[in-house]
Amino acid sequence: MKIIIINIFFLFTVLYLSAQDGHQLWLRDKKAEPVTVVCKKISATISIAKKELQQSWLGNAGATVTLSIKKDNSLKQDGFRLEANSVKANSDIGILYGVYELLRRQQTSEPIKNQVFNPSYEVRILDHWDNLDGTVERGYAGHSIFWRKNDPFTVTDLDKRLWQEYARANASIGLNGAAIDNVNASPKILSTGYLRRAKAIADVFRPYGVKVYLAVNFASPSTLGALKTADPLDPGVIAWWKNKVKEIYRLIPDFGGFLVKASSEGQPGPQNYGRTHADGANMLADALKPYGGIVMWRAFVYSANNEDRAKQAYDEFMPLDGKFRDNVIVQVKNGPVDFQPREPFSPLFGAMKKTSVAPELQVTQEYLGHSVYVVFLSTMWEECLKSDTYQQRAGSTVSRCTDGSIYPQKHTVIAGVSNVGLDTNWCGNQFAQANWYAFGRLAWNDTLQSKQIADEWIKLTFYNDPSQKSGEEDYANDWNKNFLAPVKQMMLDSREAAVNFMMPLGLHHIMSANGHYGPGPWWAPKGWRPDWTPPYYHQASTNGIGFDRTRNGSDAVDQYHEPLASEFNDLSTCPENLLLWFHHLPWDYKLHNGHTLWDALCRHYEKGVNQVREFQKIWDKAASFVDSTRFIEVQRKLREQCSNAILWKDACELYFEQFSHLPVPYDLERPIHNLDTIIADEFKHSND
Ligand code: GCW
Repeated sequence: MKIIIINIFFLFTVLYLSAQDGHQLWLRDKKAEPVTVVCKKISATISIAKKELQQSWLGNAGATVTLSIKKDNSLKQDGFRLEANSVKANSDIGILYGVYELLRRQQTSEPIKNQVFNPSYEVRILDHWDNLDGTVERGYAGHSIFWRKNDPFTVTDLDKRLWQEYARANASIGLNGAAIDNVNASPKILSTGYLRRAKAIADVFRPYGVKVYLAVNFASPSTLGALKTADPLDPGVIAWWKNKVKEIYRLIPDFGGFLVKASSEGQPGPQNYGRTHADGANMLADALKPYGGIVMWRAFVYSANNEDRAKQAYDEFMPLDGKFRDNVIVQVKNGPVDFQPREPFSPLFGAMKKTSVAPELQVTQEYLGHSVYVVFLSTMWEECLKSDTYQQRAGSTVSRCTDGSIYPQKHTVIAGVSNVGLDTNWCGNQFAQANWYAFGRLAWNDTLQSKQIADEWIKLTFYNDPSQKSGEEDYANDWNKNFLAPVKQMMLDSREAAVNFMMPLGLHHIMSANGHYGPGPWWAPKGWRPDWTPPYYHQASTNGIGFDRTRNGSDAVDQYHEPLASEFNDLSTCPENLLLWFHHLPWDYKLHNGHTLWDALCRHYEKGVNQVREFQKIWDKAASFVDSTRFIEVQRKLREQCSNAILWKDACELYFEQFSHLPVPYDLERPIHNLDTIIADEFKHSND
């Protein structure tokens, strides 16, 4: 009898476990207890809140939950007050956020006491680099969920279902905006067919509090419209944008605004007409102002002049501080170059004191192994958000400089470049979902710690209720010890592991030109822009390696506020993990631990590889806790990551060895690839 019960239990567990494919993200179906929900207000958002409670209630069976909308001055627009059996908010969407928080706490066994929750940023937005033909720039999870090449304007039930699932996922973590097309924007996005499709998307998003934003091409008045110019000071151009904005708001009354990549990487911008970024942004801001719309104007600008690329955004935008309208937000990537595995924070944070500045983070893993690597980006973002800029004395962290705590910004925004696509699991890798989740959680609360975020995500995504009441406690203990703890540690170590095997000690931008995936420190075709080639960044030669950004070099250090400028400038105080970002050093330079630079580099590479091997073991040991589909998917990804980590290690060791003229230290493992083969292979792919 006992055996039969155990077998039934086993069968049930296997069936339950095997039903998962990751599509439900952190919102998996639950065996809910009955609950009564009381709310005087009726609206689409409130209906969702009620349904979510009924579907997922894990509190006392038969409890009554009250949802009430009442003016409460301690609450911001989207904030809420939570108690075990009630949610209070100033708005319907506040209620929905409160409900998700309540349910998350029940599921993760966090306490629920009378507490107020307010978001750190007003606009918490995902930027989708989705092209209108359905491809996704730097997307590694299939085609766009918004656009497709064939039959582009028919809105199917399947489309609507996906958009609804996507909006629900965003709302559940507090995200309230989506820019639904690529910043390398096609002017066609502003034509009637695409605007109608954007309206259909906005209609599905609305009850979940997610607003639609559009990335626009600055030259649209001349490329889509029939004007001769797109000069932002031209009256015809101003009128064109005003009319366009009017047309958009007729279709989408709660339209959020524009996102603009201008005068950057070949995109048109105000500088084509001899105007400044402020002239361009303000013209659009004026058109949007009557409707409450905003302009997110990106500061990702650099040109092929002789100036250090890392300095250019600061040099171009600082003189414009105070010149932007209050509904313009300057959107700045976390680091001064481009989403590298490790960069110092951009010096623009905190320095622009009279302008709303938004951090832009990259959720899609362009430079961090695409959807192959397990890399939990939360630790990287936390590192940036918690960096002290010293702009208004100690404690002026990047987050406080951008979330309104220090400067009176009219609008506060945080943006994440999305990793979502049509793949069943949305993100290509089950663990990449954690980055979507973490971005939302940090956008809501920029003081959260990555270890808490990882803890929540693992519990929500992987914990399986044992299907029998007896043994529940044993199972939970076992799960905590043998699944939660090691997997959490893997996630928390994963970004540093990637830095170790790819670009340790402050190295950056040495990836292959072929899709930014594997190594490519050698890549420098004749005639190519130097700032698009790795040697520009690593500067390796027989006398050493690293980019000299000290006062003797490009002086990028002086874009930072003291004491940071001097700290970065001085070798004895420069953080070791940014050493080669700021300094060019000889191969035999001695680090604090006594290792030479060459030795240390090789040791980092090997450490990174070994960390990934450790992740493989952690995951393999976790097999009994995970359904087979998700288990196998991750196992395969980790195998691929490990082999790519070895490739990175070998390629960097063998390539830099040509300059250091030193052997890989003999206590370390030997390369298993040949440099010429790696290069030939990479060359083959770059010609694909
Ligand atoms: O990181 C680089 C990417 C480009 C991207 C650009 C940007 C959308 O390689 O693909 O273009 O940044 O942020 O605009």
